[in-house]
Amino acid sequence: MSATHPTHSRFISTNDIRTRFSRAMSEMYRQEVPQYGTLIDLVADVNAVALQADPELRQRMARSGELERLDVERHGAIRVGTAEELATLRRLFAVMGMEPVGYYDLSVAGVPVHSTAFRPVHDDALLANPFRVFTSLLRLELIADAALREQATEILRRRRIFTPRALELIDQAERDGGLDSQDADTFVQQALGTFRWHGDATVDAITYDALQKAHRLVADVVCFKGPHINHLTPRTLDIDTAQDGMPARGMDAKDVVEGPPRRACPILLRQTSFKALKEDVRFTDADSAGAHTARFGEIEQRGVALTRKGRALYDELLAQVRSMDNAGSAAPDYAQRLQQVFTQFPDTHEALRQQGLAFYRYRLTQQGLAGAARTAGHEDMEALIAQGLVQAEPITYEDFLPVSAAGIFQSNLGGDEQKQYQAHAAQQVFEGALGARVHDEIALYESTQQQTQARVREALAGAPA
Ligand code: OOG
Ligand code: NI
Repeated sequence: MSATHPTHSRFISTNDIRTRFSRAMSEMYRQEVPQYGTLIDLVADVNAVALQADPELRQRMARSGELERLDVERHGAIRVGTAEELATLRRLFAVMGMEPVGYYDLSVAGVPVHSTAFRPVHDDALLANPFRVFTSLLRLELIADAALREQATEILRRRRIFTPRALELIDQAERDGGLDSQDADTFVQQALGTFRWHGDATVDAITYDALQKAHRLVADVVCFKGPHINHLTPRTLDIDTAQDGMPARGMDAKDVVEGPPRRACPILLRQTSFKALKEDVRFTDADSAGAHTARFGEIEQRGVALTRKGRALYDELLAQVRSMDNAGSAAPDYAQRLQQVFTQFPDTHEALRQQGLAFYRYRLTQQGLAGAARTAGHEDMEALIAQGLVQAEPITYEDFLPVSAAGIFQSNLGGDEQKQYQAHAAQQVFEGALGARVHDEIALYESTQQQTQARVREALAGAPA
């Protein structure tokens, strides 16, 4: 920022604002959901053991800068009801250097929302703090009952989820190009208010029940004052051990880990969660109280980002496992079948790279730096790697997976009902509501990989003969 606005050095960086915000959010959630604190402790213990047991992993994470970010790394999730809410969230997250990345259609999986993830997109910003918020927009058009749909629309039209001061500070940041430290603190406090849990519903018990029957998610979005943060997820380096450790610490873990199976070279994202908490709710009719399940805990393990080709193979293999005997991920032998089918996915970094399945960051080794002159003009990365002159590090997947997300939604909404909706991805409608295009996540990884390759080539070309 200081490079482009040299006269505005009073502003703090968007990275700092994001870090203050994610820290404040984590503190708030720890108080609202005490089990979240227990989960953070569990993950810290598991990560410490994993790093100790695998010095190579530790070294690689230290080299890439990810070791330092590990303890602060979180993602959260929220759900909103209107285009205006979504568009304002986009502006709010932009103040913290977070941009919409990816489009996820969850209607296919029986959840009436479509989503994006707000996150930093530049390498240095990701390393500073990769805080992400998975953000879903309710698709009211998927409520079949016209009268109920009308009523939900009207309730949402009346609510205001942002404080006036937060809106002023967003305007100010857009106008001036940033916020100073004091305004940033005020902004963080005001923004936090939007994501707080409110036990007071905005509707009476009958309305809540009707919306709940349409879909539990509809009630969760429509009946409250704001889009309460529904989980905050730390990153673990060994999700199976963390999952096994959950019951002993009083967490009711979901049965299967979503995503790819355990592998020597982790790919994409594996996730598991513990069930939503039942929370007391007061409805607007004076003496009626009830319970609502909204918030839960989740952990995730991140692996290398896949190219379009790699992602197509992942999707194909996952579909194979899930279509077997129609049993889906509920079948008792799901984990074994997953493991079995995924033997078709190469599991060494050499193979992943050489077959163009995953993304890597390239750099000269010490030997490469010393011997640059000898190899000038050499273009083939694999040959340079074979000679020990270049090193390739996996690029971490920073995004989400729609099938996994649907599984997380389903397991935490409570109730067993399965709704069916017509599959219709509507990215343009979503972007219309958002007021911006979403980044193509694969294009982002691709350009990171290309930049690192270009730097290696430049270093070789520029070396004195
Ligand atoms: C979001 C569920 C998706 C993930 O990690 O895939 C998600 C929600 O329940 O609102 O957070
Ligand atoms: Ni999540």
